[in-house]
Amino acid sequence: MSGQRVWRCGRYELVLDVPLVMGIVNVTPDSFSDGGEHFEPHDAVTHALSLIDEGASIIDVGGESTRPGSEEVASAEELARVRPVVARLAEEPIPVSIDTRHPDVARAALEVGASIINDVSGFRDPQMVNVAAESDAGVVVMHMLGDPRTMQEAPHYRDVVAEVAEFLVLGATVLEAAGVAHDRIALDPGIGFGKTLEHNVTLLNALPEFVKLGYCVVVGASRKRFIGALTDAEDPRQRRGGSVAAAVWAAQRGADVVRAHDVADTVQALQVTAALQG
Ligand code: PMM
Repeated sequence: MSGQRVWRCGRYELVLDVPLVMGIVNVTPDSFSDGGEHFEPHDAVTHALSLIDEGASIIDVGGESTRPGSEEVASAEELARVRPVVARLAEEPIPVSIDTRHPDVARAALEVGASIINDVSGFRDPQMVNVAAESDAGVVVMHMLGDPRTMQEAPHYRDVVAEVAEFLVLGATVLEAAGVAHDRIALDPGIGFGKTLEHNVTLLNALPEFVKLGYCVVVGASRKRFIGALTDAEDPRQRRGGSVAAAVWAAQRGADVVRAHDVADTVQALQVTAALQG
């Protein structure tokens, strides 16, 4: 059909006419939201398969915690965590995304079947741009201020929406200049990555500004600290209601893909919202 918006990710063409849910599988001992729950490859795969059953359209596999204050993990360790999981999930009929800042990890994940590179450092590393350009994978360019070790130390912006948008457009421009087609690129404002509560709220309100940039838009608010700050839910696992609300809010303001831990609840909430809109 002509005129349909799509996000091209390797052998997949995701049609963006309804919001899609990207299910999160962190193969880490220490992610802030679900650390250690799925650290063994077998457990991670079992969890991912249940997220697919619940209606996830994409599975995002990460092997390095990027929670505030975390140290970088060596690529070899990260790869050992994610490779078996990506390889197994690539047999399923939905795209697998590799959540990494490391070009060698991204390359190896693509080799075993990943279809999307989700780079929380926003393709600042030219080697990461090369990996994307040499593949046909989809890419997520996410905004982060600095790096996870220091990003929450008094983040400051003159105009958070303008600066985040400028960073994302620059990243997309560099990728396109290297040969990555426009419809392979998704942009993500990076909720919680070097942002105060006010910054996060401002960005979630300004999503239509990001939609106007003309790329697929991804939003990850699930279980994040700002939800705890708004609700006093200290334990990330207690932030389901807030996470679903944020996902619906984001989708209502034009997000094409929402990244979520609680996939069944998120899919159901989006279905009902869509039905009510007619
Ligand atoms: N958040 C986290 C990790 N990866 N990727 C994208 N594209 N967007 C996000 O908001 C994002 C991400 C951190 O959250 P987690 O520890 O729950 O995975």
